[in-house]
Amino acid sequence: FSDTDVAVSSTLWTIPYFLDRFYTNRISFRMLINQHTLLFGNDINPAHPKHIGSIDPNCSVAEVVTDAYETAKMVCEQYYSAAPELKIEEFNAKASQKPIQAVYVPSHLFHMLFELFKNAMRATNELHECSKEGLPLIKAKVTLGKEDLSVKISDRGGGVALRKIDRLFNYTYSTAPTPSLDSKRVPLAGFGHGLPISRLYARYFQGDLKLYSMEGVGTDAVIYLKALSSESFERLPVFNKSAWRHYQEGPGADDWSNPSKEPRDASKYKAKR
Ligand code: W6P
Repeated sequence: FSDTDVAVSSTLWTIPYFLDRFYTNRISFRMLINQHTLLFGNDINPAHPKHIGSIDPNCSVAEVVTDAYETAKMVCEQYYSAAPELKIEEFNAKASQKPIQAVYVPSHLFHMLFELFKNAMRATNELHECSKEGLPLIKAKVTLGKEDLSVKISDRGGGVALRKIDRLFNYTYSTAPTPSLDSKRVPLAGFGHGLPISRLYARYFQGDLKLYSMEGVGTDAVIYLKALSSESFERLPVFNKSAWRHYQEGPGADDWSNPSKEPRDASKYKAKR
């Protein structure tokens, strides 16, 4: 593009807008390449003979939850002396005695859950490291309704103030120290792209990822998936006039009064971490 034609806006809004669309494209392309190589390759995956490429038509959500928890626990135990226990509950509102399954890409679900467990474990350890009662457990609840299949991960890690919740989905914000790249150990937390990318994975098949926190207590993170595979079609960015305008002008100024994001005397409220 010639810079006489368009002055691409480089406001703070352009970066997350671009990265959301860029990473969604990446998720989509990798899925397509994976499906192609798995489906047109001659041998079936001996570990998962029933999978269709990377899709598991009978993906047991609770199994992926356990798997992601165990993996996060191993990483957590390298950094802290302990990891909180897990309690899984299932509630099938459609068919109460049946285990909850979805047509889904287990690797995507694993990615999201692993991220949420690492966050929950870090918060739990940071708050309770010195306490004698041990770590409060992490609860997972898998539910199935007519429309949504939801997975809630609840921690008692002290929560995050509402004012600071949006920051957790910010690409340029990480609460963790910048990990060293030459370290042999897998970092527990990295550059702060984990949560926004996890949310893109959830949204990619028409779901979502939300955080509900109560400051001083703990955080509930919920992954919403579509219960019906017919509803979980790909969500992709399009490049239309609206997208073009976004790059040129940004989303515009705030149109509500008192746009200050910080309390008037921010220093009084600054948290220790
Ligand atoms: C926290 C912050 C967070 C983010 C994502 C998932 C769980 C948690 N817990 O304290």
